[in-house]
Amino acid sequence: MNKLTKYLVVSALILSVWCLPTDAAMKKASLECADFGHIENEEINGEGACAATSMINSFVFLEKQYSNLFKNKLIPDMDGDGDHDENDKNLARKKLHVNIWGEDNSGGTIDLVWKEKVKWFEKYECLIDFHGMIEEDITGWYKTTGLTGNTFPTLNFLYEQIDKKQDVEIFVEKTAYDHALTLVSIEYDDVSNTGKICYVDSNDPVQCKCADVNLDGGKIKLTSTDGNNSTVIYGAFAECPEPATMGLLILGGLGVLIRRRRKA
Ligand SMILES: [Ca+2]
Ligand SMILES: [Ca+2]
Repeated sequence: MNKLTKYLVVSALILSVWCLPTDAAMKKASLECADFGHIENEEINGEGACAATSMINSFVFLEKQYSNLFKNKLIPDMDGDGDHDENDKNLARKKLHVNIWGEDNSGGTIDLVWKEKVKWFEKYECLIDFHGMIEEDITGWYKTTGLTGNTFPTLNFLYEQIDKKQDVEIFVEKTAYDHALTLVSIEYDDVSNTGKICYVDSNDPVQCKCADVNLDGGKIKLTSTDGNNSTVIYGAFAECPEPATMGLLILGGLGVLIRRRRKA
């Protein structure tokens, strides 16, 4: 075979592998449960702090996943004793909770959950890609680029965020946004729209829990044997560093490597 024939044969092989029919119906994305925070929900000023707790449990994951950007930053040394331990997570959670609820406990609405989460990242000099879907009118909400209102989160949305290694908080039961969970994994059949999600539930956070999911009138319904039985997902908020930031990080890393090589 001459070079051109070889090239064509190899290209054809690559293309044929590329185009092989796969089990397109199954979508699966998962993160490591152990990489997330596992602090427990508690009452702060008489209000449950599940929203703030679910975020702090996400921030533990982000600090680990994007350590160049966030290590010891999303949850800083809150008590100033020089280490980063559970007490710092609890204090960061309390601060976030009070930001959401206000000193007089008058807040706690879902738009404030979104706002305070976005604001938590604003002190860091990196671009964050915020995403969300929520069954709420988001008119007047804080910085809504990437947030879609008046819609229930879709299975594909949850899948895409986890696949991109974003953290995702999901909100279940609309009455008062009864509970927030930290999503860890999702697998579902995109033809039957049934599958399974796993998450950290701050009410019982030691192990990750899982629930079956299916679509019920366009809403994701959870069915599990724990306290989240038969609830509907009304909202999902996610974020991760923007690709531009990641590109800069990679370039920065290369720069360091080149400098090191030159010194050697
Ligand atoms: Ca500390
Ligand atoms: Ca300490």
